Amino acid sequence: MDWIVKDEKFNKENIVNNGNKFITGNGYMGFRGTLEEYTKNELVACNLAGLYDRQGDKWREPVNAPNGIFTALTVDGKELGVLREEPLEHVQVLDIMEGVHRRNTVWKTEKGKVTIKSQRFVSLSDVHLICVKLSVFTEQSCEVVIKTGIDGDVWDINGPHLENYSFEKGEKYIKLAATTQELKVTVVSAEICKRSFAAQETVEESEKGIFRYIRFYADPMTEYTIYKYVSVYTGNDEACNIVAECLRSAQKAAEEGYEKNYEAHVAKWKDRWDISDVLIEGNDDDQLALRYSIYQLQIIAPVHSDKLSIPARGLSGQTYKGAIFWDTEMFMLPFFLHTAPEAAMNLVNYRIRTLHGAREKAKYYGYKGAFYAWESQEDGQDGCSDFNVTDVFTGRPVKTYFKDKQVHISAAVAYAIWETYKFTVDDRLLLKGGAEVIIECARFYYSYAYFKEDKDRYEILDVIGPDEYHERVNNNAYTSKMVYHTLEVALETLDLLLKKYPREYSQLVSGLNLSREEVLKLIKFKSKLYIPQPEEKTLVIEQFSGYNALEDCTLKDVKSRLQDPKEYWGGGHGVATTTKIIKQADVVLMLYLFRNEYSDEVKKANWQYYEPRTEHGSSLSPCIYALLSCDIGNEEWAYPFFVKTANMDLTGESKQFAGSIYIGGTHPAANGGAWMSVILGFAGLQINDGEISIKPELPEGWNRIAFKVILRGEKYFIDIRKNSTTSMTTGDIIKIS
Ligand code: IFM
Repeated sequence: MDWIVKDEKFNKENIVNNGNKFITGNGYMGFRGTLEEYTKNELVACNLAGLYDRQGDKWREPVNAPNGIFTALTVDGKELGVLREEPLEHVQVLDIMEGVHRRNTVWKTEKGKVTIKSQRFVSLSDVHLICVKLSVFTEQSCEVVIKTGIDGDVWDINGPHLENYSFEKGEKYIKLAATTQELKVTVVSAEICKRSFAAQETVEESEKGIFRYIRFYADPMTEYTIYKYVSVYTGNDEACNIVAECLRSAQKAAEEGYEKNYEAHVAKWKDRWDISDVLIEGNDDDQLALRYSIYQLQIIAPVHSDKLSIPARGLSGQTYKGAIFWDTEMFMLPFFLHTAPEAAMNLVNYRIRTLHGAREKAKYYGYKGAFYAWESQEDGQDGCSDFNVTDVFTGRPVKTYFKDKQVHISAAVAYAIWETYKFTVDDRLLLKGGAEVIIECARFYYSYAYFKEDKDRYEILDVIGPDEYHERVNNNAYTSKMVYHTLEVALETLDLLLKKYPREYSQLVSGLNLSREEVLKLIKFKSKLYIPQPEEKTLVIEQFSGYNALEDCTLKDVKSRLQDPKEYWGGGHGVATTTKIIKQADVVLMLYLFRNEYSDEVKKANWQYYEPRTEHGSSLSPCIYALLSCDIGNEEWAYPFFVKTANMDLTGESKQFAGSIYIGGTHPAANGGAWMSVILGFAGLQINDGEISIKPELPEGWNRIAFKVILRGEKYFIDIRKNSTTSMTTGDIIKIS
């Protein structure tokens, strides 16, 4: 049962959340956990990675492919679907070990029970492929019509994105092609449907869909099964003839049959789990929640492409514009670095590839270097709108400064490249663009900073830190510290290249027009950069200049001031803006990232000060509180935050609205945070200069954690056990290849 997510009753209220919870995917596409008879009204989406479209002046968002698994059932002239007819029994299952979605629904009709049973998977062995096996079973003989095909009338938030629909009916296949509005990219889906029973079949087109009608008389107590092989390609794919490739993929799958495709898919999952599974003994709920978090990361990993990264809502839909945030670098990358280094490289390569967009953004604002997009889309352009929130009272867009002032994004990119470099010691990363990105980020900060003559120091002013409720603040400790780190690694990178690769060093500095004077300026900037320090008596670090003067009320007070549950808490008029209540880990995140530079007393004082003042309104927050607690040896504090982060997509307990804008979906940063909480937190895994060490402290009730990591081409098995009589925790690190 530790691999099964199950819902045993149909509840209309859960349709949207189940779409997230039961999602399947393979990094190329994510298919929401919706039922076969659902349409765009139930938020069906086959969300495509890296294909974006803009409709009019609305914001750009990713494109959802036509729904090739659509299937609706009519029995004796009556349409049976969970939305039409309350089912007698209904089970929806996600098997996370095999990446398979299943459903079993029974209706009671005048003639007895009718059952529909299906299973589907988004293939890991052919990323363009979705396979469906669907059976109908009736107690009495009935007239059955299965309508199945490709529904191109897809769910969009700011669409429609597809136009110029065209259809084709081949001897065996049906095909739908359309183009995106903005960039005229073709999206094509082909479907082949196989069955082994006699039926009359016709194909009909609608305005945006092409469907088969399979009509037959069902004998009682007999199972009638169809197999669907659906392939999706887009003009973004490297294939020279995407239509031909799309048909080929569906045809090949159909020829091989469902079972063979299933086996190939499961074999790939087995490989993925072999390296990424984490065994927790002693608490089955925690075991499932952690595995589920890992599953979520696996289904969005861009293993097949070095052009993609991971959006903040994974591939669960169009929320947050399908954009890549700092979530990837700071919250997801560690999982991939430790378990799938190639995928980690793809993630950082995305930032290297999109340097141009970051340079353009810096230029636009009058700065130098690279100012990465807050919400980065395919070429690094910023998808973030000026008005990211809608006021719930007036319906008016609210100006937010996320894209203009969350400058910490560039530091996150530099941090990620440096972490990846330290982890892999692969010089090619620096030589093939990584060094350039880091230096351009440092340059950006130099041009952004202010030199305060009276204080003889540089300050980073007018920013938004991780806590987005307080906009345009000065000296945000997290941001300033991250800027400092960027400068440190930029200077270290230059040093390293100069010593090891003098020719490449010369090419780089001349290509960047980086003079000795400019380097000296960076050195001075670093030595005179102001970073808020712990207050002498309390040891608390002020989150930003002026934070201490804000109203010190409780979270409960702030909540009680809300006039509408969907109200946005930050910005100009938010209930949190004038108070010390913060959205998410900010100073605490800084202390965790730079944990070797601060004493346990400082960490503890800040944890205790900021936690009661943190709403955890962002899915990025709880895991950081868990990690810092583990770092100071307090796994008791950490545990509830682990539970919160690991269960976020299972319970659906997260913010669904920012003002009246829907922000639901899956939460890969929390999924990555769950993994970090266990591996870097409870197990205390550390890798320093290629040396692995652990400092384990297991939560109450856990007897064992066992997992593998890959480090510089070698695999290690780490086995940590708590002795139930002595309560002593010990661990082994075993090199296995
Ligand atoms: O990146 C986060 C941000 O820190 C808080 N709001 C949501 C974003 C996407 O997850």
